[in-house]
Amino acid sequence: MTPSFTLADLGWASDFLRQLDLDELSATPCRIAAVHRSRVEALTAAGPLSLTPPPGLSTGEIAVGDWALTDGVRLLRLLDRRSSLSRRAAGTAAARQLIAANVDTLFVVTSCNADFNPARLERYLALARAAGVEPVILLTKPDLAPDPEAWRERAEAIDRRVAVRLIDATGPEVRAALADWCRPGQTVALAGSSGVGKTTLANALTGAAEATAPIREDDAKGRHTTTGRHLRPITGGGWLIDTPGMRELRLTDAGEGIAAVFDDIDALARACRFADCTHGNEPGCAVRAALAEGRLDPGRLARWEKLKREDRHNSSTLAEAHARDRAFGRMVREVLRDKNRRRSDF
Ligand SMILES: Nc1nc2c(ncn2[C@@H]2O[C@H](COP(=O)(O)OP(=O)(O)OP(=O)(O)O)[C@@H](O)[C@H]2O)c(=O)[nH]1
Ligand SMILES: [Mg+2]
Ligand SMILES: [Zn+2]
Repeated sequence: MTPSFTLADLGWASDFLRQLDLDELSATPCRIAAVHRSRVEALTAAGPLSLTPPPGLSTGEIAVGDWALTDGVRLLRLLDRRSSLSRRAAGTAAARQLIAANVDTLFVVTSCNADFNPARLERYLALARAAGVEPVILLTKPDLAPDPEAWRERAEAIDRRVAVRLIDATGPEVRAALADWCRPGQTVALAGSSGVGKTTLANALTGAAEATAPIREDDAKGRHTTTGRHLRPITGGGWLIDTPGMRELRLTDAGEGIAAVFDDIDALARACRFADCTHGNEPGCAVRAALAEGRLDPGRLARWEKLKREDRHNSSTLAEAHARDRAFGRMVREVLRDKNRRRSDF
């Protein structure tokens, strides 16, 4: 049985509708539920579809959670995203890898044990902020910790604006505890290191039956290449984008996100005498003054500097890769022009 969803259930909203031209009003809006090598699975108000992307659009540019228009066979075009989660692709290529689109909430999952790591949490919060997604910290395994409230306090101290929930992922209260973020039309994703309980939470939210993906690729070659990311309905409303393998999270162009998470240090840095202060030996450095007066935790400053360095490095290698791509494109066009010229010389 295929459950049916209204557009509103699927997360359709006026800011997507507004993007449609008059002649597109007859096209069918669809939400991408899975991305394969050559096809995508999409959900419409009339049920699921398997679609081919239009020429010029590779499936690598489509993310689970994207909104698109379809004629029922082809994906016609992607609509602008409200938010998109991406990371620097693994390996040496400095390409950006899309993880998910139109996510409302990122559940940043860690446990009440040695997995808890402020630097990693800050990194996830910066990533969420840069993506335009609201982060929520979930602390699992409170049932195994002698003093779970102490962990909650440590998590709340990282960023007072971020909601923190202690949650036994193996218990019966998961959906109730997360109901605020799991209403019809809302989309959540889970991030966190291995073993913190992401799969356990996902199963509790979606019901164990959904452990087998509801939509499967069926392409002619019988090849099943999936990214392992799916849009899964949450029991009682909302959507979960399953994102395994977010362990090696690196930031790309997340400068704004970092500034939001470390807004205390950012404000200090703006008060330095020199706009390009490196907070080294310059006179009038507000950051070093705060450090000397004990108003700034040196560990937090070190983590801020490390994240900034990482972001600068990733962003610059990405810019270099784009420049290489452009240079290559130019070369190809010149070769083609040359060929055409010689042909017309005959
Ligand atoms: N007691 C207790 N056990 C938990 C809790 N959350 C997760 N576990 C257990 O921790 C183990 C790992 O949980 P998973 O859900 O597989 O962790 P994961 O985050 O999906 O890990 P990866 O898939 O490797 O990234 C399982 O045995 C869970 O039953 C919790 O809140 N309390
Ligand atoms: Mg898992
Ligand atoms: Zn300074």
